[in-house]
Amino acid sequence: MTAGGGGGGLSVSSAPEIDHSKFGEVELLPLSRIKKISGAHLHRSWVTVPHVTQFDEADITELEKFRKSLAKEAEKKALRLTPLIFLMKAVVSALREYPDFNASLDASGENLVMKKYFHIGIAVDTPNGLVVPVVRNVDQKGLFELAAELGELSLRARDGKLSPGEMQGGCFTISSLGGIGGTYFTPIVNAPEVAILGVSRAKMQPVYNGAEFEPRLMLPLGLSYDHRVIDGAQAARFTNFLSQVISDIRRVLL
Ligand code: CAO
Repeated sequence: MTAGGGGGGLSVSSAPEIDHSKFGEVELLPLSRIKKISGAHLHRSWVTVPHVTQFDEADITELEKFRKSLAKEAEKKALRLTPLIFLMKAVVSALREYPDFNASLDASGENLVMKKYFHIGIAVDTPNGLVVPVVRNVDQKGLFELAAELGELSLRARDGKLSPGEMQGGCFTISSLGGIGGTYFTPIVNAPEVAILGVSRAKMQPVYNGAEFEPRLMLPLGLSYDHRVIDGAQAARFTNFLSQVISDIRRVLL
């Protein structure tokens, strides 16, 4: 079996052609160029990568205090320090702790290519569809530097001005719908990466501390992974570790 997974031998009958205009008024709109390209890539990942999604949640009450304490400084630099910037650093800590998540299967499907660098792809919603620019060497950058880079990349992504090279070479992707809403979702692995983190909107929740319920800001996480490379236990350990780091962001320094 090949890893990159050409889907060899996979055969499904084609969907019947339906004339929707028989049922009411319709209009034909061509898919955008981005949707055609990303659609083919997503479809290939969906059918060739055996997906499982592990859910978890992280207590970001302290992180939010820290983030707010930096807000003025960020504003002076004309930067937006969103929770996503902190998550990028926390993900690097988890990738260091669990290097199998920072790997790809080679073409034979018999070896793992272990990456010694930390390039994180960020899913960006644009008017023409989804693109995933890659922020390089996240381990070597500070929060403000990451905020500046992500701000600049997502602006250019929305203007359709990213070069193909800026969307290549990622190790792990984060897809954040936290600015929009929803509880949990199951992202599709951005192959040849082996895992992707889906982040949803944080919500204040009553959390039992052993004596009483306390209001805590909880962040929902969904980690989809390639089950050929990652076992369920490893995935649960990864999200557990990640949520500990996010809950006490000082841990990225360890
Ligand atoms: N919980 C609560 N609030 C959150 C949050 C979360 N998890 N994540 C972001 N927010 C807040 C931000 O702090 C910001 O608030 P302020 O305006 O008060 O500062 C607001 O929501 C909007 O954030 P944002 O979405 O503009 O910024 P971001 O850094 O979180 O994300 C980007 C940047 C480019 C990733 C995002 O704009 C985007 O395109 N997201 C969509 C990605 C997507 O489509 N994924 C689906 C792919 S399918 O797999």
